[in-house]
Amino acid sequence: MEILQELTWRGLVHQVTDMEGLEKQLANPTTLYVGFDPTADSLHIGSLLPILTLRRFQLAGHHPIALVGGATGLIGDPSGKASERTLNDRETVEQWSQRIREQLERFLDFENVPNPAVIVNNYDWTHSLDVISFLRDIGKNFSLNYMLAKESVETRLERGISFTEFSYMILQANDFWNLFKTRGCRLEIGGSDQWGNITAGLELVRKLSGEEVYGLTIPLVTKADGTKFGKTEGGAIWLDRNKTTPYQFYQFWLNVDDRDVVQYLKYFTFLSQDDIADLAHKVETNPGAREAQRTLAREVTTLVHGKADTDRAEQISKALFSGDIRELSKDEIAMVFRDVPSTVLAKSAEPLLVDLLIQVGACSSKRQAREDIGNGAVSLNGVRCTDVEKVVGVEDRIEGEYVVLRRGKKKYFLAKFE
Ligand code: 485
Repeated sequence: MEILQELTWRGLVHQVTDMEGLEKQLANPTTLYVGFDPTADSLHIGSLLPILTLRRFQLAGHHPIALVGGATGLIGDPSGKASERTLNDRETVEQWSQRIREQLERFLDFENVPNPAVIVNNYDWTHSLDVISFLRDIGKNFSLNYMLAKESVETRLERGISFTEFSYMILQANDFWNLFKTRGCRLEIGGSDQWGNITAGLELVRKLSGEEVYGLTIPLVTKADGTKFGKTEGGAIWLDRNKTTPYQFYQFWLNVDDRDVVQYLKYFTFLSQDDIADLAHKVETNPGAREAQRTLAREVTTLVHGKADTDRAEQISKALFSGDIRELSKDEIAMVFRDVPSTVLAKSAEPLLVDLLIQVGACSSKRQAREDIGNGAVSLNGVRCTDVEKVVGVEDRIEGEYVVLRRGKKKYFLAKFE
């Protein structure tokens, strides 16, 4: 399938500057780029869609460039931001740039393909740009009227915008110009919030070279329940395993709503049209089995964390679901219950279950604890316990250290004996 057809089928095309022109351009191998600013020490799943789209272009034979915004990250993109950003110091931005470069490397092919990917950092050509050249050679091509009319600026006029952030679009435009000159880049892609910056670049290239280049934006990922995609109670879902464990990452996708799962399979996996149609049918006929969600979780976690971690995340999920908590290792318990309230007790403690439930904060009184146990609402290491006299002894600890308590269907508590 042609790349634009495929992207359209997947719902990945939001806006294109010149559809007919781009179709002709993409009939031949084309160099394209997408930029990421180092505004944190890791990318999050909001960036996943543009990265995977870049990969789709590479698989279709085009030449991908991933740009790390080592310079623009020092300035701050006003696009989609209601207020001025605080500046991060240079050393921090440099460290973050390195991390982000490493993450981007996982998604593209650099060897053994006719169209290897390239990763660039705009710091390399921006830090040496002197202010006189910047204003004369680049700035002269932008009218104030044009810049003020950009949505990113226009929406900020009332609240205020610094000259720094106001100038951001010129730096991004200069990147496109630079990549056009040095690498023959003819297409910039990005999220829908990047439309203004992308079109600024395209116009700069047109003015300075007289040649046509293109822009394409990807839609914002939405959720059927109207809440923001990629955010959970625990915060953002990161690509860095130390910030979001592979298990948490897997769980995020496993919990996707039936109304969203088919679209996300199109967005975030490389499964074929037939495979996705098959899964869509299963959502209709047997939603309880959640096969679409399990496939989505497996595919995306494998892309980001690899097969071994995905297998592990799957096993842990199964163990928790079926109550086989004792099968988990100490490290897995610590990882799975990372966000669960945990209480440290003395190694020698052998409390009554009734008292332990109060200590970990599961119950507010002995009376309530007894009631809950009696009602069968309490489980110890995944197994229901209805004995109100139960003593939680050494033999109840997993690897001598942990006891996992659950009250009701989903409320977990961890007791750690050390
Ligand atoms: O030449 C460029 C320099 C910087 C950028 C792009 C081209 C980064 C861009 N201004 C930006 O801020 N992007 C966001 C980021 O880095 O977090 C997000 C966008 C999102 C999508 C994603 O980057 O908000 O829509 O484009 C890749």
